[in-house]
Amino acid sequence: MKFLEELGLKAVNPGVSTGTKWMQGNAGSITSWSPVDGRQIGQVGIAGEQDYAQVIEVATKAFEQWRTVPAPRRGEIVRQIGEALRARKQALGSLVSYEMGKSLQEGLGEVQEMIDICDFAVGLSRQLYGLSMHSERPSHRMYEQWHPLGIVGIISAFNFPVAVWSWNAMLAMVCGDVCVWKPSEKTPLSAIACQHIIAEVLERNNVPEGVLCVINGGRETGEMLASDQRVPLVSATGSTRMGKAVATTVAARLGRCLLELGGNNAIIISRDADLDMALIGSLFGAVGTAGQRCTTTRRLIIHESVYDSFKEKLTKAYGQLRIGNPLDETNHVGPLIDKDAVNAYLKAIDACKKEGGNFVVEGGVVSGEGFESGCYVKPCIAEARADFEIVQTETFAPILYLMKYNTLEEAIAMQNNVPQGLSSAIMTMNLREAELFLSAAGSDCGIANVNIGTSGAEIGGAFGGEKETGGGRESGSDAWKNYMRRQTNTINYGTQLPLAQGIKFDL
Ligand code: UN1
Repeated sequence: MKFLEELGLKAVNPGVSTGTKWMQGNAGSITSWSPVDGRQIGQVGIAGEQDYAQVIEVATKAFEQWRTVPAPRRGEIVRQIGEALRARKQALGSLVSYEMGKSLQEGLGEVQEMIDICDFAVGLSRQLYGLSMHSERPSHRMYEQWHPLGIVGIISAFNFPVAVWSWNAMLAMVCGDVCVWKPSEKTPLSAIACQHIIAEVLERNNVPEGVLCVINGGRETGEMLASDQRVPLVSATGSTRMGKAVATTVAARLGRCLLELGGNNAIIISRDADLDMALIGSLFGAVGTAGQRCTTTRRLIIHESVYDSFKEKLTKAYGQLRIGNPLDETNHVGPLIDKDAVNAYLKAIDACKKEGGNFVVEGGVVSGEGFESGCYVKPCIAEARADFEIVQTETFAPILYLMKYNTLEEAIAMQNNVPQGLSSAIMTMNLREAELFLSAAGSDCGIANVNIGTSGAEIGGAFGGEKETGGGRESGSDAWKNYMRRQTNTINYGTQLPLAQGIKFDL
């Protein structure tokens, strides 16, 4: 495969890097299998304790230098990273698609998100604004500034193997931080490929070794970051179970966490919806990335008056979906990431049936020629009830639950009544409904959309959600503040030292 070579990947790859320098990793290796065809793509070394110690040492030194580089100069490096990604978009997008299993369009779209966040971060590098306040004392000035934090640990998930890293790393970089990235053990090669791409830029610009590091490995590697006092911020994307473990460890040392965990996203389809639009939004949201986005549409809450007609439209559309090799652009649905994910999908279908779910589009594993990896499954639809345990659970697979509602208040309560709080949407042409959904009495999610599905957020907004989604906000808006420490400064330029609150302290 041409793109592997173009991205500098070999059969056996070092798994640890401090920027331009590589170490093999002395704790064994990970084998990356493609869910597309079940073939081994390559191996990546795992960082051991010694490797980790060395990376942190180099990163600590790099921070001392990097934090003093003017932010717009740091932005210039990020600009060049964006350019390098543009040049490699096709190759990196193809690798993401092959290693993770998402469609080529989505693989390319993921690289586009990286390019977009680079552009955003470049602009931001001149806009790390603090406020200035009026002091209550004469001849005093008061303001705040934002300083770099230090080492940012980034733990990323397999479903967006490169974009979510870039949301964190590109912002952290303009903020003056240095990053240590622990990619998903299911997609290590995508991370290595990224590191190769950025290494050229780092080298050309003499960026200190240690500004952008990568350490491959499994849970233990993530734990090293979470428990390390020298890592002031750990940004973690993945399951709620993983997030709770990371958050507990980081909290025990009073470090900071930025969590982006599970979603259980619903679209409310009103009787006043444009049903054609609702169909596209629901379809892409439910089966895009084979249901493996944290923003995937998992529930449709449909008004009873349009329930039957919408169900019919949807089942018809599901009948036209083409499942197959995601690198073939004519296919809509690629494989799940691995056999464990297939088992979780099958278990969820069983659980739904046991609770009384009625499958209007049946699921199942696809077999035969072209499906040898055993990871291809049929997107399916079940009529379910909001209180089913399985409906309360995020299953990372293309299973869509349909529910009926009568009043909008009831629909909003159903949409909110799950442990997760990432993304939500309403399809309606009715202004009153839309505004109620967006109001304080509406959706409780971090993302709430009108006449757009739940997935496919732009990088310019803050991305993340409430409750078991973890509360973090990444990417756009003022998410950069996560990566900096705020300092309040008061300066007395007068000849007296008046005390605040009018206190007198005369001798
Ligand atoms: C994720 O699934 O972790 O909004 C990120 C979306 C994408 C990002 C998803 N822009 O669906």
